[in-house]
Amino acid sequence: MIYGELVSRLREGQDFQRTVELLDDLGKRFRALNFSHNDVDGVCCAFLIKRTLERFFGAEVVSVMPPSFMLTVEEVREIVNRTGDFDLLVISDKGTFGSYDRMTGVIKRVLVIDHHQPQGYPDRCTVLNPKAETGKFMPASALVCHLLMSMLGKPDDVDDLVAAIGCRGDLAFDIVDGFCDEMAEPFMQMVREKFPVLFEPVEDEPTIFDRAGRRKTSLISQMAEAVHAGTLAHLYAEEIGEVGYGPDLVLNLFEEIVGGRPPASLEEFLSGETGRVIMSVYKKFREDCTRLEDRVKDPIFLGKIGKTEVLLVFARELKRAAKTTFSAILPFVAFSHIRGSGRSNWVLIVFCPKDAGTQISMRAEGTEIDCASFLSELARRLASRYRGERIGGGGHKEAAGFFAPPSVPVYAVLHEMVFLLEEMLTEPAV
Ligand SMILES: [Mn+2]
Repeated sequence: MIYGELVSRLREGQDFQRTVELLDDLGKRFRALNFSHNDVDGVCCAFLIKRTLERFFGAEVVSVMPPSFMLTVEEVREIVNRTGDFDLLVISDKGTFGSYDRMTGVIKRVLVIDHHQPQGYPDRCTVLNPKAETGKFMPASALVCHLLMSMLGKPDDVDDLVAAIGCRGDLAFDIVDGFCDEMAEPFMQMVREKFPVLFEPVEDEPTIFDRAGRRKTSLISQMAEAVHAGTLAHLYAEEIGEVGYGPDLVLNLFEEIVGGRPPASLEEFLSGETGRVIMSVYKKFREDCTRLEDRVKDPIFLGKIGKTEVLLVFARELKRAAKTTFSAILPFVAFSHIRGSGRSNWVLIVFCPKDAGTQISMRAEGTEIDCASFLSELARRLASRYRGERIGGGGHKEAAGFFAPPSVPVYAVLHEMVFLLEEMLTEPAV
C-alpha cells in the first residue's frame, strides 16, 4: 500500500474524523498548549504538532516536555497561570489515561495523541490513539502526528525526516535486520525513496537502537541516537556548560533545519548552532554508553515462562542520570547488549535504584509476555500499599517502564516484582 492510500483509509476512521473536526471548529489563530513526552518520539511529536497548528491554522503553540510521563492537572494549571488561557490542550505520546478528563476543567478542549496501551479512557477528551485491524496500536506517536498532518495539508521534507526519527526512536523499524512494523511500512517506503542514504546499512559502531555485536548501523539510527542524547543535554552541563533543557534544545535543532536541504550526514544534521551543541553532548553520551557496558553484560537468569528466558539487570545509572525519573542511559545500553547476545525468546527487566526513586525498564522479544501489563500490575499492587504516592507503570507490549518515588522503598518494589514474577514462572531458576 502506498502512504497516500493509508492516509485516505484512516481518514474515514472516527478517531481521525473527530480530531479533524475539533481542529476545524477552533477556526484560525487559536492558542494551543502542547504537553509532549520527553523522549525521541515525544520531541518529534512536539515539532510536528507545532508545525501543523502553526502552518495550517496560524495558531500560537507553546510546547512543554516535562520529565514525568503522566500529565497532571497541576502541571497544566501552572503553565496557564504563567502564560494565560489556551483554546486547546494537546497531550502527545504521554499515555492515554482516564484522569486526562480532569484537564478539561482547565482548558476546555483536550486532544490526546498517543500509541500506548490505554489505562482508562478519557470521555471528555478527543482521543487519537488508532488501532490497526490487527488490534495493534501504532508503533510511534510521531507516525500518528504525521498521518494527521497529511490529512490537513502537505508535510514537507523536514516533517518527513522528523517523523522518521520519531519512528526509529520507538523501534518502529530497523535498518540492519530489515524489520518494519506493518503500520509503518507505507510511510517508510515513502521516506526511503525520498532520502535513500538515511536508510542504508553502513559499517559503523551500532547505536543504542541497533543490535550490538555487529559493526552495522544506519544514518537514521545515528540521527535518532543524537536526538536521544540531545534530550539529555541538561545532564551534561558540568562538561559542556549550561545549554538549557534537552528536549527544548532538540526542538530548536529541528527548527534550525527547516528550509534547508535534508541532511545527508550526521555532521550536516548537526551543523547549525544548536546542532553543534548537541554534537558535543552526543560524543559524551557515546563515552557513557561504553562505560556502562560492564554493568549490563551479565544479566541474572530468573527462570523461564514457557520458552521465554526471564533476565534481570540490577544496576545503577551513571551519576549524571541518577536524578531522572525515566529511562535515560543504562537501560538502553542493557537492551542493545541483550539484542546482540543471540538469544531469541527473552524478557529483560532493568531494575535501576536511583536518587530520584526506583525506575524499571522492561523489554521483550520473541515472546507473548506483555511488558505493559506486567509493569502496570506491579504499579497497581504497590499503589494499593503506598497510597497517595505517584507510582506509575505501563507502555507497550514489547517495551514498558515503571517508576516509584523514594518514599516507596527499593526493597518493596523488588519484593513485589519478584512475587509477581513467581506467579508467572513455569520453570524457576534454582
Ligand atoms: Mn512513543
